Amino acid sequence: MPPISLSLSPSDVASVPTGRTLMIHPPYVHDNYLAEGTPFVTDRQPFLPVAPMYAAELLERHGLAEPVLFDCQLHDLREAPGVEEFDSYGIACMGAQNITPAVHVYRHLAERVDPARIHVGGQGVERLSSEEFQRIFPGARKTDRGALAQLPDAMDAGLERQMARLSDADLRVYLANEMTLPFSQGCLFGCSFCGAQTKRRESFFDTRAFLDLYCGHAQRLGIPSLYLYCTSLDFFQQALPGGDLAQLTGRLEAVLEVSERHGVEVGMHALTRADSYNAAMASDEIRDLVRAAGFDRFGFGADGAASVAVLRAMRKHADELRSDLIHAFDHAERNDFIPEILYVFGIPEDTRDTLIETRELCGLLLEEFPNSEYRGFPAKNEIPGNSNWNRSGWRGSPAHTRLMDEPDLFLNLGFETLANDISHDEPDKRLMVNRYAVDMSYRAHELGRVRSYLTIPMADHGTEIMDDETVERFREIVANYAPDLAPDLRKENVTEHRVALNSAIPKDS
Ligand code: B12
Ligand code: SF4
Repeated sequence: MPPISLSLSPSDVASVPTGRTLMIHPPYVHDNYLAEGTPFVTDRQPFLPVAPMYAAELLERHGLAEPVLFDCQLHDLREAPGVEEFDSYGIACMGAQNITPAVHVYRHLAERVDPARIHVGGQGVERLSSEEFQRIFPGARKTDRGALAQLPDAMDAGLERQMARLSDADLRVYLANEMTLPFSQGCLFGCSFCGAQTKRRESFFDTRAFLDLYCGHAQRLGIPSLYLYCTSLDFFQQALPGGDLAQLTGRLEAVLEVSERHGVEVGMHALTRADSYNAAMASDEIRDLVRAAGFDRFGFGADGAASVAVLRAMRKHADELRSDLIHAFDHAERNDFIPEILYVFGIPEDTRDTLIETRELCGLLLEEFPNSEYRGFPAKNEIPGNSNWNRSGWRGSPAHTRLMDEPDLFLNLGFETLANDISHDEPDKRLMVNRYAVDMSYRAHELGRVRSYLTIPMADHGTEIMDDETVERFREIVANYAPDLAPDLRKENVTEHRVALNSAIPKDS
């Protein structure tokens, strides 16, 4: 190992896994074999766990850890030999819903080793308070992003060494599925529901090196094409006033050069705000470069676009969003990019009227733009990492207390999960949000243009999440992917079918 890093303080070193480290990527929340005690089956859409591998590489470079990856998507943790023999354990947790399977991995380990050797990291847990973290993962340690982010090469690490340790069998699976392309991190804006790295300037990864690595492995294994998801939160943010577009164009040129050199066909997609997309696409050269680099779709944040009051409550800083969106969708359609409608709805400020307006706007976008696809998310107002999580009155509220006491309920905070008693404690509001969620989804299903499927939350017996009319529509949606289950669904039993229904849909991505 290289000499121990001098870049971290002793307390930062204590917060990261050190020595021989097993870095574990937990199972998908809706195929959680550790919770269900079910036989292991390979995940339906496994992805290369870039975040824990990147953290592992930073730790290894600085002489802190000798990491070994264990991916529960492809292997059964219960059968892993010698698990007790590591010095420390890292558990990766991408978002709020991933806390649930992370807790099951933690419990599996804590029965075998001292919990003080277990570290949990990732965006899903980073901003939990120490007290919250200890209630969820007693005795374990939280890896703060700050500890890794302050390393001098925090944005310059690569994955050569970590990927070289994967078996070709596993690599083939990852390369055949969608891969994450580290492109950039950070967004200037600070929408209240967003749990990403907000209110900071965009910083960039060495994208050329990542793509070179992926293409090199693909070429070696005879895989002709790759499909990549860029990590950027707002892909065209550099096109906004004060930005440096060369940062973006330089990377796009690199993508083009690397894919051509390896003879690997590259397809890509990314998220963007409508205003920055429009600013960038004002240049036909940028459009051509984007297309040549392999882009075929963009996800547009449409949240709140139907109502300026809701937009302001979300702190989106985009009063013109509705017209910006229509302009962007029009451009995307004309240029053969698929525009995705990403819509978070059902925040406390939403009313029946704003939900009706939301349904109308989503319907209009779907009808006017026949390429467009729908991804609607019933709002989760408080998630660890967003600004609402710190609002006064949330900590100690009944929903927060339940999450701390029963961390399995973090499953209810998934983006695509139907409104539930954790996210919406008021029953009428919960039923209303789900009525519109199912209705919009139904419409998109009819058109064959759904990109994210609604999932079923956990609920106590007797807690309803849908009314009769909604469940009837929902049954018709379910008939598309679980025809055997659909006929029996009633408002009284829909949550009892949670596990089977959730594992029948395409995984959220
Ligand atoms: C790529 C991505 C995905 C891909 C993941 C594919 C992959 N190969 O990893 C897909 C599409 C599958 C995905 C899904 C989801 N995602 Co996602 N995703 C991202 C995205 C765009 C990039 C993540 C990334 O790899 N970044 C690069 C790595 C290097 O950085 P990092 O994650 O910040 O990791 C650093 C630290 O956190 C730390 N670290 C991370 N993991 C670990 C683990 C250990 C042990 C340690 C010690 C340290 C550590 O080290 C890293 C280096 O400093 C981010 C947005 C963003 N730009 O960050 C959202 C993001 C992380 N996703 C998010 C969410 C919520 C999800 C979902 C849970 C959505 C849902 N359904 O609810 C799902 C989970 C589905 C699942 N299957 O489990 C949220 C998390 C917000 C929150 N606070 O909860 C984000 C921030 C998006 C957002 N705008 O809200 N996602
Ligand atoms: S929702 Fe999008 S624009 Fe808003 S803070 Fe998050 S990444 Fe930035």
